[in-house]
Amino acid sequence: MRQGQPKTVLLRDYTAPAYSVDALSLVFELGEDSTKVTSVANYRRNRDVPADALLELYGEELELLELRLNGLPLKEGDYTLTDAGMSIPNVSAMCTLEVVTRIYPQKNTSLEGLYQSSGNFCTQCEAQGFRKITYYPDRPDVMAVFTTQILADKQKYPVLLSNGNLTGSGDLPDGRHWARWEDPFRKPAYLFALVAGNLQHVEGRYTTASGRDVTLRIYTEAHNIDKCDHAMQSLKRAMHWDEERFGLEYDLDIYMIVAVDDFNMGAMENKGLNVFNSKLVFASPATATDMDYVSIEAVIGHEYFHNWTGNRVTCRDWFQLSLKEGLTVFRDQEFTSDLHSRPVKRIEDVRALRTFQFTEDASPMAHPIRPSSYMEINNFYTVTVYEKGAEVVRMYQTLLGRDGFRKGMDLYFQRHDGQAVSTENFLAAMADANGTDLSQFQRWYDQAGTPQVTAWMEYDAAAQACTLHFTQTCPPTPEADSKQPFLIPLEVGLLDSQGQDIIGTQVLRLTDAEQSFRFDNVPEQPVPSLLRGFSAPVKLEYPYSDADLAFLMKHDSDAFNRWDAGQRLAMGTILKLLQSSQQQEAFGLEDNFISAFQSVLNDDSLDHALRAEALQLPSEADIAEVARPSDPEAIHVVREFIHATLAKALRLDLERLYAELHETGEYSPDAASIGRRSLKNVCLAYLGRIQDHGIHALCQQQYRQAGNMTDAMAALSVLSRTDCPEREEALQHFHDRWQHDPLVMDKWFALQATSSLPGTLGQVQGLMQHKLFTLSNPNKVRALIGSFAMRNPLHFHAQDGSGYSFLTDNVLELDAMNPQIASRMVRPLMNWRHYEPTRSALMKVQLERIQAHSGLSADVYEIVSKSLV
Ligand code: B3K
Ligand code: ZN
Repeated sequence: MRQGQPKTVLLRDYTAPAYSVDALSLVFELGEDSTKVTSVANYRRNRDVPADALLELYGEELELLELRLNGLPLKEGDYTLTDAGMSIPNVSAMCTLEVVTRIYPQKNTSLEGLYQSSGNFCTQCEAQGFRKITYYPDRPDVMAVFTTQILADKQKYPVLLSNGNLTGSGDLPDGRHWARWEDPFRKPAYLFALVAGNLQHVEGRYTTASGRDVTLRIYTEAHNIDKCDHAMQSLKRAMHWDEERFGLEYDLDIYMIVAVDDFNMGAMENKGLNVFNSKLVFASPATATDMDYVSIEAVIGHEYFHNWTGNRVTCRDWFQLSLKEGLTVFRDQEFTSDLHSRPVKRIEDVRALRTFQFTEDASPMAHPIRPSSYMEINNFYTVTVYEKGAEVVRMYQTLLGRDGFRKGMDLYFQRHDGQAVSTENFLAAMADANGTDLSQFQRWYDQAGTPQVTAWMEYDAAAQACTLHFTQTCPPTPEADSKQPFLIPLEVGLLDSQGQDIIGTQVLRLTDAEQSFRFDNVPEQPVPSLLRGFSAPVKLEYPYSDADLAFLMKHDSDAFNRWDAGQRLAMGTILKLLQSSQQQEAFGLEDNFISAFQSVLNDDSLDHALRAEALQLPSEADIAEVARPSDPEAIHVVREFIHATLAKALRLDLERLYAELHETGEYSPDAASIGRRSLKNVCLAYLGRIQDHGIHALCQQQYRQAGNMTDAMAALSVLSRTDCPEREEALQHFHDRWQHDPLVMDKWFALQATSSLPGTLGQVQGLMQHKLFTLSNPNKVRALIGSFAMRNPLHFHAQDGSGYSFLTDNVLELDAMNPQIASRMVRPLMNWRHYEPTRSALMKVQLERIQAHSGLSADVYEIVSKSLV
């Protein structure tokens, strides 16, 4: 807990560590009340460091039992102890420090450091959890070879795991047993992991390209062992893909994944021993949706890819987080694109980027992908560092080409394998491998905010030439008011009136605040297709007419831009309705808007998944960010009006397509089947907007007959936002059928939390009393409270402020248990300035209430204090 204001850590204060660690040996004696940790580290003073340099170790919430330097006990006065760590003066150039600490994993509700989940021990050390285990230089630029010995009761904890290879094990006379693990790769403490428990495993094998035989194991509690096959197959696909695409192989003889129920995020890439949120491991047709199948594969891939981008080459300090995260997200995006549909993956990623990252960029927490300061590093595992970071990596590939990018990656590994480096090293490898100057590109790492590119076109019929003019600007963000121009790769094409490319995709390099590009041999006035494939994380403005957009929706050779034209058309229509002073009864939709949607719906040349994407309107959150100061209720009404109007106008097409796409065969999560189900369920969601008993019955029928969770959930979510007798019955049925399965029940909680029906907040409050709900499980908190606050703008932003005070009560209660989760939950209040005055004031009051609360964690304090600046 915070005493006084938390310190701000600055990038420019970075100094290299005074001492390195050659080897660290850890002994864990796991007990029922407490755990004893003995650590022995061999320190070596680094070159050019003065002999009087202190040995500085981090440690938090530790009971120090013993401390010996080179075998001799240290007395009080020989070292300085604070809440944050220990420093020891007068140590020799080479020394051995033995530290014995006692910790209380059973009482650890922060889920950071060593803790228990379902009675099993596990760890989470990134970013700074290792310091809750022992005193140590817990910083990523101190890398050591780890040996870990675990002692525990054999019956309770038959499985004892840590990083690397098992090099010994045996029984002890007192009913305990032990195991020793050695990890030959030097690593920072944040990659340390320990697991001990009553676990079963499934096993697979993989032979790497160079012939190393690797044992693959997924550990879980016995009752979930039948749901691990998809994760195992995903792991093998990831291993193979990284060899093919990047020439990267696995480097140990065993790769282990452990699924745990209580986990602050998705998963963790600990060397050789990943720990996963069980949500991202377990899949079966009856319990997991298509989306679950796809995310499991992506996250299994992501953590596996970290073995090279993160573990073999790690970060010098936490400001460099995007070095591993942006790059690894880019790699997992490419993995999914190569295995499934590239355009669909691109659309999904850009949709998420715009909804969450653009919003963060417009918030008081806006930061560059490499921040220059933080109070609590856990607050910087953000969509900016991850998703915008991935866009920045993607831009290298767009600028250098796939081969050029690969050369840069090869050089990066050749130069930095085994090192802790910074984003400059990555940029330099890309530039040097391609003999090109990328210095302007550095600005993407240093400047926050979403650049705004404005374009217009001039056509000279006599010269048959067309000129595209661009300006770029970037709004002020907390770290800087004025920005230097970015190097923006802008993919463009020009279409003729038949919809053919006159000029196929070219990459323009925008480098200046204003710039023009001329194209010759353009025989007619073209329609430009700009920012194809979303080649840079910017907002692009162009004075398109609705007719241009409808034309691009039909003809653009770039699938992403076909989709985007539809989104622009829909957003324009939504904004017009929002601005009109008309009452809802007088709202109308233009025929050509409806026919543009109709032609997408019926366009057999587009695959199912793309059609499903194209039919989805911008989300209420997306609209709120554009229509500022926003009124969430008005936005909801307009968006529902468009849904209902389209549904009524296109009812016959929707019903026909629904019937055509409906199938009852065996479930398969392949891209074609997923696409088919998505389009079918988008049709059902539209039809659900028609208040008609026949449609309710159709949903009920799909729910009852569903052979898989995707179809069941799709039908249930339509019912859950519909006031009809079928709703209660289906929700009750789902509850009774799945109450034994916590992950499936999370879907049930989330569905009710996102309903637009009146009384939803009361429902959510009621559900918090449900026997399966607990604030101590992050998945439950995210499913119920998180879904309500982040995916139900209508009710969260209720005009009486009830949503805001509900969230605040819970943030305060959570903060005392788990600051990381509390700090995630408080974020929906952050953009209070974007709302109309009544709501804005009510949101601010709640932020002030949190700020005034005593004993706030640094995590929540940072978000709240920055929001109120
Ligand atoms: N590296 C971890 C995230 C750790 C979050 C610490 N608060 C998972 C990942 O990005 O792969
Ligand atoms: Zn990651």
